[in-house]
This record gives sequence, C-alpha cells and structure tokens, in this order.
Amino acid sequence: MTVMQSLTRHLINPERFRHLASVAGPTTPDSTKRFPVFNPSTGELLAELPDMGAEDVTKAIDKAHAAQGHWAGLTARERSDVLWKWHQLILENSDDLAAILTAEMGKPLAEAKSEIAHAAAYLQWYAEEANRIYGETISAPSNDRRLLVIKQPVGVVGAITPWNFPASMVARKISPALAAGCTVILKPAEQTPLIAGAMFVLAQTAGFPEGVLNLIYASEGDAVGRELCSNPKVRKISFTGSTEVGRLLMRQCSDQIKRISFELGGNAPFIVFDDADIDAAVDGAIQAKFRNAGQTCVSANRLYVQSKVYDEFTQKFTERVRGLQVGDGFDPDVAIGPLIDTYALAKIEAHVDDAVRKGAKIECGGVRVGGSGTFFVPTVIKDVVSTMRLAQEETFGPLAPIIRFEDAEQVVREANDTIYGLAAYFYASNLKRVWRVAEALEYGMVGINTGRMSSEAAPFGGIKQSGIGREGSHHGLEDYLEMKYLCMGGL
Ligand code: TXE
Repeated sequence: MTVMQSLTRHLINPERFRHLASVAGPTTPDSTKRFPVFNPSTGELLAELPDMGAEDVTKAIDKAHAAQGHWAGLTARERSDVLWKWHQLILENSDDLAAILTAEMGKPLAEAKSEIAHAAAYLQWYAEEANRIYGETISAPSNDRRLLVIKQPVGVVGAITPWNFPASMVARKISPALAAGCTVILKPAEQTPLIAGAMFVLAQTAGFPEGVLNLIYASEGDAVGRELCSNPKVRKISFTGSTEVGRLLMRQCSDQIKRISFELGGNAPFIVFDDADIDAAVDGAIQAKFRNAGQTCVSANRLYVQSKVYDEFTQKFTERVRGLQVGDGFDPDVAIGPLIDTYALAKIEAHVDDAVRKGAKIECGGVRVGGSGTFFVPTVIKDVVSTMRLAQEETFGPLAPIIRFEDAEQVVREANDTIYGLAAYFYASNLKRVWRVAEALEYGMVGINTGRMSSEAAPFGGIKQSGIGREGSHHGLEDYLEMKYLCMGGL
C-alpha cells in the first residue's frame, strides 16, 4: 500500500503530495528499513516510511551546515519572502493538510483545520518578524569608543517534535529558526510523520535553498537525538515532548554546552472561584480539558472548584461532558477523537483505577470504547484529592478530576505544589483577587477567565520542569539568535 492509496480518498489534490514518502532525506542507499504509520481511529495502515538512523542524521547535519552560511547571508527580506510563500501554500492546501492530520493523529477535522491555520499563522508571524531583528548602541564610558550589540543566527538547529500538534509544533519551531537565519534538521514524532512530510513538500515548492530544511523520518528518537546532541555542527536543540526525554537531552547537550529550548510536560490547575461566572467557567473548562481529547501540554489536569459553587459547577460541567461525542475525526459530529496509542489508553485507565480505589467518584465515562480504535469515553471524576495519581501526573487524555477547595490561599498553595509550571487557568471576577492570584501562580502562562490562550503573538512556554525558553512572539525569535558585543576603539 502506498501513502497515497490510503490518503487519496480524503485529499483534494493528491498529485501535490505524491512524493510524500520520499521527501525526507538524505536516505542511505543500502537502508531498506521501513516503519508503519497507522490511523488511530481505525487501525488502518496509512504508510510505511524510510526508517532513518544516525548515519542519515550525520548527512543531514552536514547538508544543513554547508547551507548555513548562504542562508544567513541572504537579506532578511529574502528569507522573509520564502517563509511568506510557504505560509501561503499551507493556507492554499489547508483542507488536504487537515485531512492528513486527522488520518494519522485522529483529532476531529475541525480541530485539524484550526491547527493548520495556527501553523500558518506562525509562518506569517515569523515571515514578518524576520524583518525586525534589531541590535543596540550603548553609551560608551569614553568618547573614543563606540559600543554596539549585533544579533546573529545560532547556527544549525536540531528540532524534535511531538505527535499531539504535529503541524503547529513544526511551524512553531522551524519558522523562528529560519527567520533568524538558522538551518534546520527536523525529526517529527514517529506516530505523525506524514503531516511534517506534507509541509516539507510545500516548503520545497516555496523555494527554500538546498540544505536549509532537512527532514528525518525515524521510528524512534533515541539514535537521532543522540547524534543531534553530540554532533558539534549542531548548535541548538529545540524539543517539545515529555519531561523525561527533556532531561535526557539536556544531559546529552551538556558536554558541548549546546543551546536548548524545551517545552515539556505540564500539570495545569484550572481554578473556579465562587465569584466566577459559572457558565463561562464551564465553557472554558470544556475547552481547556477536552480540546485534542485532552492531549495537550496546557490541558486542565486538575479542576479546583470552591465549595460554594462545587455542586453547581460539577453538575453543569458533567452534563456538557456527557454530550461530547467520541469517534472517528472525519465524522463531523465527533468532538473527541482517539488517544494516540494503546499506551495512552493504559495510562488513563490506571489513573481512573487509582482515583476510584482511593475514594473518588466517577460522574460520567471512566471506560474505553470497544472496537479497533483507541477511544476513551470523556470522564468526570469528583471528590478527588491532591494525593491521587491523576492530580500528581499529567494524564494526557479526556479525564477531568474535580477537587474541592475552601479559600484562595489554600488553592494557590496546592496549585503550585508540582514540579511543573507550564499553564494555569482561573475564573474569578473580584479585581483584587484576579491580580493577586495571577501573580501568585508559579506558571509561565496564566489564562484568566479563558480556557484557551495559545497565540503566535505571545510567548508560549513554562518554568520549573516544564521547560526552558519561549515559542511565539519576538521572544521566540530571540531564542534562535546570539548577541555579539562589538567595541570600536581609537575613534
Ligand atoms: O513523548 P516523548 P511521548 C508528555 C505527555 C505524554 C508523555 C509521553 O504526558 O503522555 O509525554 O509521550 C522523541 N531522544 N508529552 O512518549 O517520548 C519522539 O520520537 C530524542 C507532552 O510521545 O517525549 C518524539 O518525536 N528524541 C508533550 C518526541 O521525542 C526522543 C507532547 C516526543 O516523544 C527520544 C508529547 C530520545 N531518547 C508528550 N525519545 C507536550 N509538551 O506537548 C523520544 N523522542
């Protein structure tokens, strides 16, 4: 079966993506190894892609390194123009890209379309931002000197992306790197390589010079990661994924003090105070918890609700969750797609079992759906306490645990009591409370009276063990630039 045979029924322009399986490179002539890509809703085999190893990564690094000087030497406008063209091609092909995304990842088609738009927005933002790289002049302590700061690209970047937002993560990492003048080697997640391949097909059409963008398809990350971290030609690693792999990559980068940007796991609290608009809080919680079937790093992992509004919130929220339809993302009525694989299914079941054993009560869901897909019924569990596994660990699935709290001081303490610090949310109306709680939450991002906050215009990222660096906005560009201080004397 070819990639196109299994995807064609969903694509408007299959011709354009004809060479999807061969876009990655450089392939070793003697390597015939392949790895499978499945549709998690149906179990159908979508494609078998070349399985690349360390040698292929070395070749890709050499190509990127050879292209680095040329790419950095173009004018900002020239780099911006290619990025802009890529952004336009992604928009023109967004229906096809969304179909590929839904087929290999499972998310509902409407969510896939919105992700493609989000990916294009990053390319647009950084096409514009490429033209806004500024240096500084500094007042010198004596008049015979001039002090300046210039910005230069970090160099070759190794980017490793996850499967949960396989299009927007690629755009979010690659576009600031390219805008800054860096060349890139990308390894997408093994579960979702096709969308990255399709984006690279369009990048070729946009006209990136040879060697600037390099794609590595691989069935696992270990060998690729080791080569990217240990090869001195790679100057920076940008990674989104689990905290566990982040720790490993950080150790591997330490020998060469390699630059890193990491966006890792989270354990987001979602707090509903008794002065909140409860209907709005229910809406926000549905978005923050169930978007992408709960498989987002900013997913509301712990819902804290103040005693006075606990019953009202729980009842209204549960009613909404019962109405969420689970199934194949190509069905327009479906709101919750499958989990990415059977490991994810086993993790959510273990979290539910642990909570029930320790006294929590299932309000709805709590079981997997039978059949070939990896579906789990959207679940609400109440009477949860902070010591249960589902409150301590990132579930990464459609499971909403509700915890009762009495006062603001207590809930902020509990919300901060985690190794993670990515996103937090709260609903309240009292202005003083809003300001105090926003300041007290130890998180890189706080949503106030909203369940959704990701934007290409804003710095996305975490503190504590949720990561290092930011993506999006001009801050995201800075992460791919080095500053150089120039001191001119004898004037
Ligand atoms: O992540 P991994 P997994 C969290 C979430 C999820 C858990 C496990 O809690 O349940 O992590 O997911 C590559 N060297 N997040 O197993 O393994 C891998 O090939 C180099 C949060 O999918 O971290 C893929 O491309 N690379 C998160 C990427 O790392 C390695 C998104 C992510 O895989 C590697 C995903 C290695 N040794 C999971 N091992 C978020 N922040 O959004 C794996 N990889």
